[in-house]
Amino acid sequence: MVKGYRMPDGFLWGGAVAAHQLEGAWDVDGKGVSIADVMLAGKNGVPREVTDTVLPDGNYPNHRGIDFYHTYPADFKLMKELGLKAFRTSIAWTRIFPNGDETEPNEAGLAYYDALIDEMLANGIEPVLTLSHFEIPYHLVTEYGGWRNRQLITFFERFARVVFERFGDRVKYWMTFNEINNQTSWMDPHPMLQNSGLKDYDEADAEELMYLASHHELVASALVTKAAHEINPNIQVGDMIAMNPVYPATSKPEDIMMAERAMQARYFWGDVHALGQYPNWLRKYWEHKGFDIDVTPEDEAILAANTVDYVAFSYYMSWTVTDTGDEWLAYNEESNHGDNPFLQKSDWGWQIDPVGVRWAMNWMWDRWHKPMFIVENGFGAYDKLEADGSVHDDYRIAYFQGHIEAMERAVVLDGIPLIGYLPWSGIDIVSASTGEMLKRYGFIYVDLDDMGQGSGERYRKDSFKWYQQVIASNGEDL
Ligand code: P53
Repeated sequence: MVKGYRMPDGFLWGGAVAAHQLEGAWDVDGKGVSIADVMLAGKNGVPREVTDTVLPDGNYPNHRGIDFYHTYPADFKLMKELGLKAFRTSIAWTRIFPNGDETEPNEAGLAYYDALIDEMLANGIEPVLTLSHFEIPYHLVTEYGGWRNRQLITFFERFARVVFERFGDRVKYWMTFNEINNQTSWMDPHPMLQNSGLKDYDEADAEELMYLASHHELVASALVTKAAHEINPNIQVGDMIAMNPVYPATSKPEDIMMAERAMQARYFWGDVHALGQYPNWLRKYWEHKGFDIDVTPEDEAILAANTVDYVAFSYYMSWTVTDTGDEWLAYNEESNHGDNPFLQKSDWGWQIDPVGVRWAMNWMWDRWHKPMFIVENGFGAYDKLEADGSVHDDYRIAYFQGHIEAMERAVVLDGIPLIGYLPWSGIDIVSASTGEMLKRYGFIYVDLDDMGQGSGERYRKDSFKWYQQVIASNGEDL
């Protein structure tokens, strides 16, 4: 056991998931088709294929999830036993507005989340909700072109107002767009669809489209923040950033300059959310590229007036970059990265870097001056269920020990305000990037494989007991 630091009273130890990765019941109670419902299963290193419609024989893992739609009462009992004080999930937009462009919500969807929230509260677990977590109604992609279309701002605001009005009395912490900055990898079609509903575009337009869609999302995020505060001043709205620190590969000044730009490029969404304006370098870069991003003076006023209450972020890994010699420092997330000789990788090639948590928290605090909330951190691994129902995931415990210790140093030694820590994913669920069940993150093992075969039974992994004691000691016993 490692000796950690005690967190402040009221610190929210929890877990985090997203609706489409565990609920299943993809066509139940009036739910519409989301982008996750047209993604076939991929594999480690094999991207997920997207189909134009739902094919009758396709292997769509999100259609099944872990059947949480029906099993949540028993699952929350287990989470209560684990000691969770908070639990993050998302509201599937397609349960509330099946196509996204309706004017009236689907009451069955609202009733489902009413019951889910009440069940959490009954177990002493505080709900934390994401509005848009890779679940855009597919209709908005096929009929409107996704977030490249300004009309989505209206649809999203309508959805947000409905759920704030319905659940705002019981849910304090909300987030707008999950990992909005994943689309820095605009050269990869997966985040383009996942984040922004961008599909069927000319590759040459990808980067500009990404900035255009992001701008519409940023305006939507600001309008929704405003709406939340009007509806219930108790609501706190955060942005949600995928924090992967980008380090220089060497101490060569050109590499350091490149790493600085990589950080600016990955986190300008955070600048707009927290500071209310676009950075100068980006305006210059758009001009240089001839990008027409349609930032109106009205948009600028909305962004400036409605900054976020806190910064939520996920943390899994760090990267390194090398200078390319480009005077504009154009950052290409696919080709500019190298290996870090000081770090090891997971089986999916994710570099394990606990120190990066503390580094990143300091970087964000110095830049944005907002309270933070770690809403994802975890280790995707192959687990083995033993004949006696145990799972010996010491590698996961080791990952968490290092990362929690770094987080605690950032709070206790560096004085950074942190609302809570919600590891991904509490219970095993479908992986977002690969669609696998076998890339497991939970403290609770779910007996299902990539084809949906298995008993669906839940088992406590060794990490379950370990995390239980972390929470019980408020972070002291790691
Ligand atoms: P999976 C890419 C890189 C880092 C985190 O990821 C990412 C992604 C997008 O897939 O996503 C977040 O399941 C995301 C979750 C996701 C989790 O990290 O691909 O917010 O939905 O499940 C872990 O291994």
